[in-house]
Amino acid sequence: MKDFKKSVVYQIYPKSFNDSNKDGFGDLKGVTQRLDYLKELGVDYIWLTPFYISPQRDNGYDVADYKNIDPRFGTMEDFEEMVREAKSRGIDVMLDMVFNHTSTEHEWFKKAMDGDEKYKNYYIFKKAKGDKEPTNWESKFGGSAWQYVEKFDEYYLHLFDVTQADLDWKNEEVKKEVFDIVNFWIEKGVKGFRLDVINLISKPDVYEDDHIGDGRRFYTDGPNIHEYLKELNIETFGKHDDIITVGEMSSTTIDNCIKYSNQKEEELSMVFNFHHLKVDYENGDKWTLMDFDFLKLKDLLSTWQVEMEKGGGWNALFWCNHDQPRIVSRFGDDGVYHKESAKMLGTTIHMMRGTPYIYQGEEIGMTNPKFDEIHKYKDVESLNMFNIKSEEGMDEKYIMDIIKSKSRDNSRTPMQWNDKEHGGFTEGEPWISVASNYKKINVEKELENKNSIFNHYKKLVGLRKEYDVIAYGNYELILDDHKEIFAYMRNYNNEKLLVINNFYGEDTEFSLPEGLNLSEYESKILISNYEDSNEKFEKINLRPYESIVYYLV
Ligand code: TEU
Repeated sequence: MKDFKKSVVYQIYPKSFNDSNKDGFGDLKGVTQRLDYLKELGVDYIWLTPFYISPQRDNGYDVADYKNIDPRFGTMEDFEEMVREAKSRGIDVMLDMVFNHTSTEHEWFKKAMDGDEKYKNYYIFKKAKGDKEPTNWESKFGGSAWQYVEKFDEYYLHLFDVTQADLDWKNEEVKKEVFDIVNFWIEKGVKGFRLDVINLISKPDVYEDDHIGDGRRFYTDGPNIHEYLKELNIETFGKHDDIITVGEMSSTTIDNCIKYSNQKEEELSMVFNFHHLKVDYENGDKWTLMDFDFLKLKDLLSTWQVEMEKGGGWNALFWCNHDQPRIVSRFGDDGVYHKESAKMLGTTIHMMRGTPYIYQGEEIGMTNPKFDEIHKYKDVESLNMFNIKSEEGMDEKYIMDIIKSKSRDNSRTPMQWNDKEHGGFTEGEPWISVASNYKKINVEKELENKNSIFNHYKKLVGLRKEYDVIAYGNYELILDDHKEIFAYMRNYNNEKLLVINNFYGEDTEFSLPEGLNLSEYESKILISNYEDSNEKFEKINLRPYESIVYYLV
């Protein structure tokens, strides 16, 4: 059985991964065709974002039928073939489950709109408060979180798009439906689940206005959340001993995440949190332009490392996903030091305590596409923001600069397989343009070069399996106030790792902090991003984005 603490997960955004039938839209057969590539990388699981029937208003996170595959992605046979083929290569499949909300095209919602009380109770309908919405909560995609339905003279809650209606987890029937869906996929051989915004499912008993925020404090890590997760566990994946789960936790706290992922609590295997990816948000607002705050980044990642370990929790480690800009464009350098910084960032996160996730294209250093025109962006969030900011009178060029750096489409452009048209993603017209650098940055090139970013990632994946200290060691930040270097130690029995990363494009000096005496240890370099890194670590000059991992025993 796989040990999730030694495993690495690869995230696939099927729509942009590989198109097998020339319709410009990636599909499941396309994934199957690329499994050898993933085997070469050495990953243990692939997590696929939703490919169920959906109007695709939010690229599949608006599910209209949880048990059927959207024909654009293929058929159930394609899915079963993919699971089989993956398994034969030692790779298991994880699915993405969206249970905070359904699409308004889901038959439950349609029945609710027809006035069927049973299904109306699946959702959260409320009366107006005076002549206003039931509360002043905001949708995460902009505007009010309530949509008026004239026929009922009521509003329904949607924390995301207006076509994503929130489910009412207080309703036992809803829970039963959810359990049934999870069990359906377990029977198909699925070995893991990523649970979308799962910490938002427990809504408060009383709905009230938020005078100091957008409403999130009332439903984030809500009142019954742990109870719901325990039930979900008991009724579904908890019945099996080889299924892993990761909860996507929006604006969560460490204390809650410890509970979610401490195995004794029997909730989930691990959790994603996003605090370290908000260090380039001015005043907490994503739609701003700001250099990332390096000291804050170190502090946040380190606090989560240490506190989660203390409480017996487990982190999912990641820089990238389908909602985040490309990391090399964000905290690295997608120009001169592209290769060095991409490798350095990979090392920083993969040597930490937790289960690393690689998002498609990260392993070849894919960048933000920097499209100049709004019509090249497809994401509902970016388009809503463009309209909202334009209406507020913000300069259009400035809005585009923000979108270029923050849009979720930064990570949704087609996977760059080779230097052929559309990067080899499709022989048709892609649903979103490929980044213009595909001739320089692509899988084919990366596989040919032994010093490529791909081969660096491949090595990182392998090291986790080989060295217990990487999987199980504790974490200790050193040089915490150093303004360029992110360095930490990992300790496990008598083994140690010393991980040193220069986060900037200039030389800087590393010297071991006073009081840390490692002279009695034998050391060797496990991985680095320059071919001739210094074998000694006491006091060294680090080159731009230089990253070295020493193994001490
Ligand atoms: O995302 C949850 C979420 O709150 C953020 O990712 C948010 O969408 C983003 O940071 C806003 O800037 C999950 C999915 O990953 C995302 O793709 C879906 O749109 C969302 O849930 C709704 O299902």
